[in-house]
Amino acid sequence: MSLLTSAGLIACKNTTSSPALSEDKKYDTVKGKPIVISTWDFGKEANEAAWTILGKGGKALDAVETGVKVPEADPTNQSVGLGGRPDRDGRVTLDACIMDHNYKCGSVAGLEHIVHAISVARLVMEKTPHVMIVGDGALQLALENGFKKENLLTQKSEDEWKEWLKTSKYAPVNNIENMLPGGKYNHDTIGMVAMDTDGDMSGACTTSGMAYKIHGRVGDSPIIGAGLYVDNEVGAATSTGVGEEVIRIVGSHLVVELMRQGYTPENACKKAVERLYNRNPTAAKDLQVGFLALNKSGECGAYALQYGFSYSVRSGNENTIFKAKSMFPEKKKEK
Ligand code: SD4
Repeated sequence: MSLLTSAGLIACKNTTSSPALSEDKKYDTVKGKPIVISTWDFGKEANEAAWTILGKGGKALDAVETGVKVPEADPTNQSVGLGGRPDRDGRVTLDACIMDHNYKCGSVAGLEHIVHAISVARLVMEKTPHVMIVGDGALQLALENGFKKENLLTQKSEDEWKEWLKTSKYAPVNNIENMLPGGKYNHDTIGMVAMDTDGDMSGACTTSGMAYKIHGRVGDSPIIGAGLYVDNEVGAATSTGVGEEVIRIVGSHLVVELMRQGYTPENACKKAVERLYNRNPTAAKDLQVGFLALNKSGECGAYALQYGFSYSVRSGNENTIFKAKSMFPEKKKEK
């Protein structure tokens, strides 16, 4: 297959209909392969790194690992890898998972001292008979396999944590982790999915999780089916936001199954958000959860509970940030 031909596909309108949803609108924006999409604006830089592999006809699995390593290594990104915000005890603990086109997957949770949690997840997938390894066991496995032990707590994250300690009740109040001091939303996991020139899909998801979480808390990001799911026949999805909510509905798997039923990526994400909202509409008003999906035709889409979720798409010659549609409009800033 000619790489140039396939890489040249860009900005096609979604032409497939969505039989399961009559009011379906054709808003999916980009179509083609290879393609890589990732959560939030910082996904743009991660997409570029992934593209160094995808653009040369490389494998989606290598691309997603390479891509998410960018924010993992960035000390200024306080929600992923090095420089991630710590738990309430001041410990930076990372959650990550990776999945390929063949249902192979690997995951780590509560991993400390290793910058590239995603590569340890890949190690679990490729070098062990297991899917998920947590805490000290994950660290031990990493060290045995040549990963370097590092201090992940940057001065900035430490200072902010100490500030948080002054005001926090130091008790697990439901969703208190959702908002950081100063009213900033605490949401920035990177989830990335890609399809290579062979049409194979893979995904990766990595985060330091909710800031100031209880030590040992695990979110959706390392849980296959919740934070990430890839089905090479149908598509792939990933999530960001309050992990507990995503786990309850096994969100990414749900999005993929909705795409299997014929929903476009955006409407599959929307349906999953509605499922979550319907469970507890009152709580959902103050939560953020966003889903991002790519189908086998190279169409992508996203949807979030709250305004503000963005995602980055690299396909052809363009690397573009899109604003996801949301159930709730932008919140007015309180004075
Ligand atoms: C978690 N989903 O640990 C992650 C956090 C997150 O945007 O996405 N923040 O629940």
